[in-house]
Amino acid sequence: MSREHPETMGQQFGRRSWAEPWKIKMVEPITTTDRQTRERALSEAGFNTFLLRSEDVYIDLLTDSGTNAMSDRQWSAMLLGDEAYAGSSSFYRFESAIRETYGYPRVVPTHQGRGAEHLLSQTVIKEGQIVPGNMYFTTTRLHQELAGGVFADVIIDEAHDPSSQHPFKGNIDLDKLEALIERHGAEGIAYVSLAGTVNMAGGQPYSVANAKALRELCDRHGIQIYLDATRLAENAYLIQEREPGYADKSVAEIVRELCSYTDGAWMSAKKDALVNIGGWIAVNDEDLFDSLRNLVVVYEGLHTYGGMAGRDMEAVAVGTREAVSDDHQHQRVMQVRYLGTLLQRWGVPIVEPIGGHAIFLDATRFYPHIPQDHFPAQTLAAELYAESGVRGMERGNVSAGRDPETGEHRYPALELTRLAIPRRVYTQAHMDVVAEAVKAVHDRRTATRGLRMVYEPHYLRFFQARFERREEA
Ligand code: P61
Repeated sequence: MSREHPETMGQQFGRRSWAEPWKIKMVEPITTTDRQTRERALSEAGFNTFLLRSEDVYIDLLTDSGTNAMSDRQWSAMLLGDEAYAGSSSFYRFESAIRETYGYPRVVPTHQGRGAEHLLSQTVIKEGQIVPGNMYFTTTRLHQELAGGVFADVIIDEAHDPSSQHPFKGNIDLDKLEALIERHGAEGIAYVSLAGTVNMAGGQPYSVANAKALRELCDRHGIQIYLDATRLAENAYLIQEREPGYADKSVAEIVRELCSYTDGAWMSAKKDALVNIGGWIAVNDEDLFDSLRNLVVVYEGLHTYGGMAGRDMEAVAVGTREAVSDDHQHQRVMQVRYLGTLLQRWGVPIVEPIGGHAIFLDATRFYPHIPQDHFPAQTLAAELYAESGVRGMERGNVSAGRDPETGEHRYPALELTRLAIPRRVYTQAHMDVVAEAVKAVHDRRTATRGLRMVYEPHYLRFFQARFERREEA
């Protein structure tokens, strides 16, 4: 770019610019900190970005979960929240939005995604059954294991290769699934755990063609499919963009079609649905619904609030409809891609193709000199924070945890640091600042050493583990 002729964002990429389909009505001040303050905060947090205080963070890309900006429609709906313990009218508005958007007739509210995962796992998994899925997610797999299940990864091999350009790296490998069915019999399989915009693979979508073929295979064996719809609208946008025959279908239509190939779904509403808290599980089958609706009163709350306040259900109802707007999804996915494209151009290794909700830095290629048990992705998250106050999250060896059988680290193929973009929260200028911060950490990568884990909790260790810097390589 020449200094005499500044270019707009669109021109830099040889196209017309896009802009956010909203304007800002309320702002939350954020402040930068100096390096000394960040170093102190980081060491107090045991080099774990989950243990930082948010006031010490400048741009917070820890997660896109519950960190979204709500619309004026959502805020005004919240004032209509009906806080009745039983039969809240907010629940019925929530239920209608989910029925209409996803197509399942029977809806059980939960406080967030893992509440739904708990109910589903306890209800449908029998001790020792296999739960095949398109890559693990931390909370999903833990609930499956706590219910006696054994998770089996049946995602296509390309998903484990950060450089593979496969457009649908979230697809299920039907041969892998069929081999599992042969080995364990259909009765040995609890259900297929299918996720949209596969989080741990880098925000990668699965295709309609794969969903149809999966349905056909499961029908032949009488196996149910339950869908993690947490980021399904983003998956639908990527289908609209790249699957033949879907360019003229709306995100809303594609979401409905994807759901039609499954028996039910659960959701952390904290993502696609543009709220700060909430979740649900929705199914077709009446008996299963009865069981879920019974169990919800044990763990979450009555079946007409499931751990949410009435006002939370109002916000989910409105946000669910906003989430499937084509304009919204276009801006959302393109903002993520803008950040990723800058990094790609500067030679920073990231997971490709760029996914729906986050940029995933490939810590294995970023720090080839740091062995996986010195936690390169944890190191990268810590270094980025120290450099700039930008907070990301480890998605590698620490997140994968230990094998319950052997007690060894699982050593996942993907060792990633995630920069998740909250929806409707940050601007293009924030993305530029983040990109430059990552570049600065990349520029001095060879001098960086790894970490040693000094405290390791039993469950979901990445949330609370503590580390120290290693002096030597
Ligand atoms: C996230 F570090 N995700 O991505 P809950 N399914 C899927 C999720 O992405 C998800 C849940 C179910 C989070 C929050 C989080 O290891 C972690 O509403 C695809 O968070 O209970 C959550 O939904 C669970 C961060 C969760 C983590 C687990 O940032």
